[in-house]
Amino acid sequence: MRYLTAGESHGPVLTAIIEGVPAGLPLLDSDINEDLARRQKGYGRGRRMQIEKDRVNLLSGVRHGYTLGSPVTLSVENKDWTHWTKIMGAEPVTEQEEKEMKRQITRPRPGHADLNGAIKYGHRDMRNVLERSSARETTVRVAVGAVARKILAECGITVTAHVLEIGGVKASPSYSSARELQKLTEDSPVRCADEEAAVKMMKAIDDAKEQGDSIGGIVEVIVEGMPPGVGSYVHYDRKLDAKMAAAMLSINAFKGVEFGIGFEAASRPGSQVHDEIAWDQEKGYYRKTNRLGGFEGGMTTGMPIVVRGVMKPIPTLYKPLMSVDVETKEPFSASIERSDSCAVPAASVVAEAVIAWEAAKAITEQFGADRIGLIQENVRKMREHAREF
Ligand code: EPS
Repeated sequence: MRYLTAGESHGPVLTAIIEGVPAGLPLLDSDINEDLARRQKGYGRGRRMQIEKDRVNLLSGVRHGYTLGSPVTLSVENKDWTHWTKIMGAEPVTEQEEKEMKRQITRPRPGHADLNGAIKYGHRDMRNVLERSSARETTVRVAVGAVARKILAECGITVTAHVLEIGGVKASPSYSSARELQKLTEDSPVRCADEEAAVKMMKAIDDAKEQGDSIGGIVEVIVEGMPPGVGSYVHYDRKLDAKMAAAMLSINAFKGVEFGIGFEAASRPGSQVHDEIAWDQEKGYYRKTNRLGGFEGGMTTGMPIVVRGVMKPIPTLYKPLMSVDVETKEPFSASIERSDSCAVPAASVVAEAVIAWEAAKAITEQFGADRIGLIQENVRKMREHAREF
């Protein structure tokens, strides 16, 4: 499977085309809309989220509730577009009109794609950069992730994301199953399963907002039910953990990734890093601990995949940092655009989507890609083989 996305933040639509979705997968727009709505919630979002009510249009590849095996086109309208038709329209405008619109950006925001993107593509108006580099694009990646989750669900694999840290407030959630974690997360305005920490996180978001500042955090994604041996050690570009790490870093503002105990491994002896192997009749092979987060040798171990990503604070600040105006070369405060003071809760839903995509892609590559029934059967056989091995 592969996909492309297109669309600007204030353009008419966001679109994705997914090629290689197996045939026979039950798929309704409501499956996707649910995830789109989850991404839009979250304490700390700005005014844009009151304008947008993201809903998907399934434009191809699905008939009577099932995928056909042909490319699946997903499209989400930007409601805000009605306010931007002239500024973002495809038709040419006169110089006078351009001046009157006054949405030209010549003061790059530190930490954004603005300046590098403008130099790279030769844009004097940095709106041409920020419209596409905006995290608005993650809307349609969540829609793609919802399709991936359907494939995984058919194979008994679940993906759950939650927030572990915001603005230095750390959570210590306790839960006994992925289902319970899901429930606690859905009930939390910051998608954090530790209620006490969630209250402190909201306070941190309020404080940041009041100070015209922004805060980041850490999200964790857990994939349960992957059979062992997905991915491969035989070649660098077949290692599934590497693909998941890249997917995590592809989310806007994400700066680091770790699996299991992650960076903590640097300070522990090997005996407290690696997971002992055991076997019993019911489970087959398993690890007594899961410090490596579900991966050995670029392949799944059959234990839950545990991957975390760190999101930096959003760089659009109401209390802007110093920058340089590219027209005058004079020092100036960076442009102020409407923004969110914290998007970590929303980013956790995006993280869930991109990790689900990598998991589903690996499953379809390894277990036969044309029909969902065939994939299910092959995954079941792999689990059996692993248990009896
Ligand atoms: C974003 C800026 C804000 C966010 C946006 C990402 O949008 P606007 O400039 O229209 O106020 O709300 O996020 C979304 C629109 C979204 O759907 O998540 C940015 O500059 O990245």
